[in-house]
Amino acid sequence: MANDKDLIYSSPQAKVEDFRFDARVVEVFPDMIKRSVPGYNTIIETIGQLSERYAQDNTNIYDLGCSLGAASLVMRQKIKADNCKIIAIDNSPEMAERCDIHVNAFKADTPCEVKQGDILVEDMHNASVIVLNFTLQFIDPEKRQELMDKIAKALVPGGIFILSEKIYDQDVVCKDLLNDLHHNFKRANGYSDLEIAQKRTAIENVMLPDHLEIHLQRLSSAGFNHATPWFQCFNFFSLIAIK
Ligand code: GEK
Repeated sequence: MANDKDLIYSSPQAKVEDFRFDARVVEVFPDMIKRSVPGYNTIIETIGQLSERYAQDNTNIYDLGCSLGAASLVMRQKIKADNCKIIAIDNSPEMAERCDIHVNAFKADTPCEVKQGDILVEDMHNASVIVLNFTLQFIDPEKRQELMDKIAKALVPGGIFILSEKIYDQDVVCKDLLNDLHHNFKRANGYSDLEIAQKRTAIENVMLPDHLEIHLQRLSSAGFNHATPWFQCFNFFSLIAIK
């Protein structure tokens, strides 16, 4: 079970390499995401609630960039619709392998297939729920609209898309304040200034956030008529879009 404390950036590194979702990250991932993402548990619980409400009989449920499958697990526990299948996809082999063990350790009526693959190329169809929980920020910005179009097309009428991301505010004063509040959150969760600074260096070329309006514009271009943020804490938000 991956449940170690995240100490990856706790000692000074001569050169901070770009962040990768490798075996070292897999071991500490649950601790890392809970101590770094404000509202993570609330978002996971709400994904469970929304999947219970929106999953339709005989459809697929997608968890895109599933990591260790926290969203898939809660959806397996909550979905009551008949003959649904969860498909959890991650392009990191280490994540996908551990996710399969994690999610399928739990017995439930809804099966979960874990695939190692790129969400930009994997097939998606007949979906009533699609989750993209903090994954879009790692996708090439040039390909993000294409992915929103693919998601909108894969959903059946009445299906729901849940998108969570780190965002930045377009107003520089607000942007700096939200960044500071997030750093305080990480400090309060035991990360040192050195850890925060080294992680920032590791992630800055890999994770590229957008501002809220861009997300809403992409969803509108993809054909979603109903979309709204339902959660925000500092510079982290989650949004729902219904087809
Ligand atoms: C959670 N959703 O705990 N195809 C598939 N997977 C990808 C791709 C891609 N092109 N790019 C990145 N990933 C999870 C948390 S983490 C967010 C998601 C974070 C995967 C990557 O390997 C990683 O596992 C995940 O997206 C992002 O609810 O760590 O901030």
